[in-house]
Amino acid sequence: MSSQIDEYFDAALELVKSSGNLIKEHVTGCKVFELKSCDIDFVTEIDKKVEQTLIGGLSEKFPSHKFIGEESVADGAKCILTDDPTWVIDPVDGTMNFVHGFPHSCISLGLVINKISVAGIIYNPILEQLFTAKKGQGAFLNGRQIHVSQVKELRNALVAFEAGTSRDEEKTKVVFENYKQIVSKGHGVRALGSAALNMAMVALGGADANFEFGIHAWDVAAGDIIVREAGGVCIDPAGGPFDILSRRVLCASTPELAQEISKVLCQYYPERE
Ligand code: LIP
Repeated sequence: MSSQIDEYFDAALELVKSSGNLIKEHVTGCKVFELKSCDIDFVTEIDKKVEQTLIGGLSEKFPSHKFIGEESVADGAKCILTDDPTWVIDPVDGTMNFVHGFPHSCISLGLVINKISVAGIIYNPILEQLFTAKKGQGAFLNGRQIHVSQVKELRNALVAFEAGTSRDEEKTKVVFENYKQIVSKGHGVRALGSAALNMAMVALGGADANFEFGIHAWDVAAGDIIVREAGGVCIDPAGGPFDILSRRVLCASTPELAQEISKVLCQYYPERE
């Protein structure tokens, strides 16, 4: 299986790197965009072009593979995950950043087999940050192996989380409550505006944990394997096992930190994918 994953990964990496050039052309911000679910949920032509390039290239090489892409789902495709090799794609994660020219946007591409992520690529072409991982082979940033921090307690932890692109009142109340919890109990809060890059910061050991409610499978499929291959854990924010279709994620450097955070969080349960 691992030599097959190597073959799949190598093909995907070439396509991600070349698609990254489409993002690089708008380094000062892509000012033409459409609205999706609300007035702070954007999509640009580049999001669509990157996704089409990745799906086109991968389906040509691996015709039996399945795809879950953010913009294909937005256009009506079903978000169905089987045991088949499935590429789970966010073509531009951090689209709001991309529109503003805030240089933290990335292509997030996860390969999921038997409903578990086995390979992941998170590529920020603007800052030339390439996070990669394959099952059992470690996690890397630009080819250098990376590892999570060893922080075990919230009082010593830097925690990344996002408000998200939702104006939902109940969700906003939960976000503010959790902000208070983390600020009063931890070292601080960081938010890059990209779920995938927040998870990559945990894998890098720069942040010690990341959680978010309302994200999608395409935001976390790559980050899940990259964090785990960097020695971290990925669980449900209430403390149970991670469920890629639940639209909830909590990843951390250590199981102890993950469990402590799960106990202080105010929970929010979005509708599943
Ligand atoms: C974004 C996520 C981010 C979340 C935003 C948005 P997008 O993905 O990466 O963590 O807070 O609401 O979903 O829409 O830029 O691909």
